[in-house]
Amino acid sequence: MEHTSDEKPEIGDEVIVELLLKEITELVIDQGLLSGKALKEDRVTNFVHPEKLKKLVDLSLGDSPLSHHEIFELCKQAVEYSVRTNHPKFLNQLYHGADPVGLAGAWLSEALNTNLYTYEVAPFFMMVEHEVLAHLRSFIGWEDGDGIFTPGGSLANMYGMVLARFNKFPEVKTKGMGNIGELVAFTSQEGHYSILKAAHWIGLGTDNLVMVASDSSGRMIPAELENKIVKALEQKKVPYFVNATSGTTVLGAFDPLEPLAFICKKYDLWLHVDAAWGGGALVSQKHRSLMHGIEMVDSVAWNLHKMLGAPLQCSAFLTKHTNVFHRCNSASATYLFQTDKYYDMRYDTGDKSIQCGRKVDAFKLWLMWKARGNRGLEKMVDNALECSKYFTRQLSQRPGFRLVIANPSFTNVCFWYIPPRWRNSPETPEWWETLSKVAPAIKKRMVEKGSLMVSYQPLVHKNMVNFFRLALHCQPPPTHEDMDFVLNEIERLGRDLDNIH
Ligand code: ABU
Repeated sequence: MEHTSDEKPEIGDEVIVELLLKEITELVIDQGLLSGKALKEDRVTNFVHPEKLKKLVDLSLGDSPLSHHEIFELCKQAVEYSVRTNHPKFLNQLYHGADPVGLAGAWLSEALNTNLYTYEVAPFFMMVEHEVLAHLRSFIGWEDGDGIFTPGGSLANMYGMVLARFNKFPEVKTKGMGNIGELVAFTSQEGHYSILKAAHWIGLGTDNLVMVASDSSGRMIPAELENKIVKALEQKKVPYFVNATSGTTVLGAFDPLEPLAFICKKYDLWLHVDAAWGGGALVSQKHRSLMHGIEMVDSVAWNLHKMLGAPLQCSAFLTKHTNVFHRCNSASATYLFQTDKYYDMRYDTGDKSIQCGRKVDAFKLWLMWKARGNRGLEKMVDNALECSKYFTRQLSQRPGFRLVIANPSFTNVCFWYIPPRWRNSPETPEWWETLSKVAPAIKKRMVEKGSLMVSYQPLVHKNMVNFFRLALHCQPPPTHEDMDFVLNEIERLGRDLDNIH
């Protein structure tokens, strides 16, 4: 795409840049990209295969600058070929549309291009981060503590594993792991894969992450955890860390925190909770009991970009310990964290982070929390939970739909769709093998039509073949009408799959 001389001035022109920014803002509004503003007739996705997309869009980068018009056309193409995550029928992942007030905050902090390492360069945002972390901790029940915003829940979980190790073996920071024995961490079979990756990254080795069995609803079984800890001790290994999950990725299960905390206390292990998904329950008086015992744990990962709908990414790592976090991670770079500064250096949060440069993620959350208040967010969480209960009830009454778990704890509703011919047949291994092909076939159809996106997966350790997982969120607020649509659409897309093999 070469520009022509009559299309000058170029994009470098200040006025043109301002125009482009205004046009992009209008594009976002006119195209219904704000959460709650998707048009009914909009497709969730306009899926094209990668090779075709390469032909439709000029992705190449070259010597010549493009004109303003050409740049804007590319922005329109970005919208055209992106998934409309703000669409009420995008129910595919644990994140969803971005809270529009949060989006405004994200835009502003992007424009300010602030790097969150010292108070000196980020005075306002440092104070905001400090306040937001304290507010999040108050929902856990901690009056005091520490924490940081991280680029995603995987990193927040890794912070937990590293802090736990430092707490028990501070000498690891300087001497390495050579003299402390073989460390072992524990998580449930349903735990997020980031714990496995972290076991590799922090030098435990993936064999030293022990998977603990879960019950039929996906909750870690405390007695199984204790058995595994005892076994590791018998093998002369060094148990040090347990990851519990509040809101498992697929089944939405909440591990029983109180009994797990007692076990961890007995064996002197750090209890971390991956509440990346389920943390949203904490803002609801009605549903926070799902995390009963949360105040007893050592650290928590909470992704505010999931249930609550803050723009991606917005993840917090929180701990009740006040004096280990900075000591654990600090490197005291003298060009940033001078010790003879002219202000209160406790706000130079950057040295607690594993990153150097760090985006401002707290501000967008702070702004939306200001705009909605605790009460507004609570209402949204309650609505998402209520809609998932409605969906579960409707599904249970429909022929051809079967729940994976009879009473889902959270907004994950997992289910199979069984095409008419297979409904009254004996459920032999072949029957299940056939059923495993139904969800992928329906998924392909829904994406090609662009009407709906719901994810599917098998759960191999539970011997379950491919099933759908619906996940509801705060943004945009789901409705009963949306829920009816999902069931009707899956039926429409799947009822002629009788002959699938
Ligand atoms: N971090 C888990 C995300 C998986 C999902 O969105 O389905």
